[in-house]
Amino acid sequence: MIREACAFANANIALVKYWGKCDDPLNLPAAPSLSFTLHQLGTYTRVRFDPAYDSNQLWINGVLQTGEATQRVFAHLSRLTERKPTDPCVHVYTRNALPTASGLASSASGFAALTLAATAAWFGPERTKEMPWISTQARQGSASAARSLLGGLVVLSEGQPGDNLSSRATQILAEDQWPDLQMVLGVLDEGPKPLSSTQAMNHTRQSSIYYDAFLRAARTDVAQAIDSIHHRDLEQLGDITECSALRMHAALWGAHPGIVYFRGVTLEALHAIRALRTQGHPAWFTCDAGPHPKVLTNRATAALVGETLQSIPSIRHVLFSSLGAAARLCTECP
Ligand code: 2P0
Repeated sequence: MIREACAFANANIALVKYWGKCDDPLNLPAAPSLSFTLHQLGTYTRVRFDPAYDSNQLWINGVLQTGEATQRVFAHLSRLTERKPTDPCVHVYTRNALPTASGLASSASGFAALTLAATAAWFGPERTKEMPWISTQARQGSASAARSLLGGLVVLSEGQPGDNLSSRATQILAEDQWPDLQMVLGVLDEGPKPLSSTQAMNHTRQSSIYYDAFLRAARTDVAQAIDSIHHRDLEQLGDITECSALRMHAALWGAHPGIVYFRGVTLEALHAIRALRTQGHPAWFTCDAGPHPKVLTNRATAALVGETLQSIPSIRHVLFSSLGAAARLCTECP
């Protein structure tokens, strides 16, 4: 029997960053995180189990993949479906609905769409509504993927070693509840990162003199960020966002050898955003495991932030996003 389904998931940007695991086999985060689900910037994935296939295949943006990415995807599918060796092979077709080389093709939207599509194909669409099962499955693929299953502002709680259900993704605010909130993304011309997030996290945990301080701060930051969200307090949320990003990067710099994702242009963007703030414009910098600057702001300021980022040489283009919706099944993938 052929089993097939398609899904779309938006990418997300952490306002309070996740960095580090407390249980590697279960992929449990060592600290809580809080994210902004992007709007119509994400990944489409089609999964097809077919008795006619004689091998598993992964296609990303029309290119057949080999190597580590492929193994990670098929390991995820084997865990999720608990397939037997006699079960049919699978083909996965994934397409990023993001500008090429945007630095946003993160594993979050990829593993969220993959989890949703594979679950619907293998077990039927009803199973995709089963929380916390599906959230736990996505999180085991990639922790940030559990956040991308949900829309709006989302918290992923800290895990407890050995307890697979301990880390839960929860929506703090639906996407239509804060329409003024905006994210502006500066996109650099930059190839794939040399070190995966997982490798960099483990290296930070093992060798950074600032890692424990980062974890402690994340717990307080998430609690305060939730409070800011409930009060629609952009100033406080922005302040926590910028601090959390710099603390994460400080923990990375404090590893041995230090990991530096920033480029000169990343720092230029940080200073340009701070200069906007001194002029009274509400805008706060954040940055993930790459050099691309991202800015939390409001609707009235987003165009100015975009012009500011665009005026920095090496920023190739700028994307704008309000809060986006939860991952969903699709009738077909474009
Ligand atoms: C985050 N990042 O909270 C942080 C900030 C990147 C920088 O989550 O090992 O791909 O697959 O669980 O989720 C990227 O790490 O890592 C990430 P795994 P993931 O968004």
